[in-house]
Amino acid sequence: MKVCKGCGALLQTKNREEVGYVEKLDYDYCLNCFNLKHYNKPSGQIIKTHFPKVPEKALIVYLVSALQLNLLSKYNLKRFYPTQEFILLVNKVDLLPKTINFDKWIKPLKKALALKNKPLLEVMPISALTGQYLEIFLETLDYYQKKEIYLVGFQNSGKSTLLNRIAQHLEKDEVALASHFPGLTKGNITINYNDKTIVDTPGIYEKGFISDYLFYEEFKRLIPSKTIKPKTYNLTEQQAIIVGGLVVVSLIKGGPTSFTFYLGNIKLHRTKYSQVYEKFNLHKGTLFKPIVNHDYIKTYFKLTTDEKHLINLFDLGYLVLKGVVTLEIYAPKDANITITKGAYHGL
Ligand SMILES: Nc1nc2c(ncn2[C@@H]2O[C@H](COP(=O)(O)OP(=O)(O)OP(=O)(O)O)[C@@H](O)[C@H]2O)c(=O)[nH]1
Ligand SMILES: [Mg+2]
Repeated sequence: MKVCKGCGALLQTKNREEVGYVEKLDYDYCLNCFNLKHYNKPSGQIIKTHFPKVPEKALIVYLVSALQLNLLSKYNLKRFYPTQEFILLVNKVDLLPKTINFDKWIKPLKKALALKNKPLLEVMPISALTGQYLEIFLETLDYYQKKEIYLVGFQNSGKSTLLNRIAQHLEKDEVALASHFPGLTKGNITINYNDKTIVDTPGIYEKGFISDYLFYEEFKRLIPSKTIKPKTYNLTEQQAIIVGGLVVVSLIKGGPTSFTFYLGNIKLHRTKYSQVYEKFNLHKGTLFKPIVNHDYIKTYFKLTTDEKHLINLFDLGYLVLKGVVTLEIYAPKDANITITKGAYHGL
């Protein structure tokens, strides 16, 4: 039995369409990983995986991307792992503005989660990509003295990148492939660290991310690749912002207020609400892109307190605003667009 060096899938020579396919069993990488590694062309369907099985004695390190934090309130980890202790790692913090004070940001998060998930040991920021806060994370693992550590989290949360980063810290070669293509890891990938084993697992599928609506070539360009530079618009009642060819956010009542977008490479366009849909439909695909070929729906959010609110836009970033306002959001059906009261300190 041999597994792929990129995704951990069991290698097989029988079915080209199934995971782990190789022409010959002496190859190290399955066909999908080979194409990704050499041509940056991931292939195959996005696999709809669920929470992976973890041995009872193991410590769970639950990774959540800083751009997908709304998932924390959606899933109670205790439901899936009733007896398990875990550490929450908020990954990709290199993308967040430097104005964020992690102490102030993490404390309320820990408090809120501790109520729901009893054996929550720590909440820690990390950047698996740059290695920021890696050492303190590894010291924390040593402190808890667990022999088995499982990296668990949603697809694209950065588990394989973290495993590679730990391997690099130990002066070992890369152990897994990582990519914006969700669901890349197909089987467990294990490394030894001091007297422990650290296991990377296949990511959990969550609907409504941008990869459900666009092809890889299109959505990979939208994902922020460096620290996000916020863009602020002061809007008055009956004004709207068109976000790429993806979403329209309109301030239909209340204001004036400021909309601050934390997004990567996506063009924003301000216009009057009275003409926004005419404009959007006329120019989508040219001025406004990329576009999504999917049913769209309008959702209304009535904010009744003058507090900061944060709106997740797929897994691409955030819109932060404040004020007693009514918003209309025009977006693809089932998109991961949620609103949360309060914003991370510094946003
Ligand atoms: N900016 C930034 N990008 C990151 C970080 N960690 C991971 N990424 C990127 O996020 C994408 C997904 O990373 P992976 O490590 O493949 O994620 P995963 O959790 O293993 O994904 P699955 O195997 O699909 O479950 C890759 O393009 C990584 O380069 C980080 O700390 N900062
Ligand atoms: Mg992975």
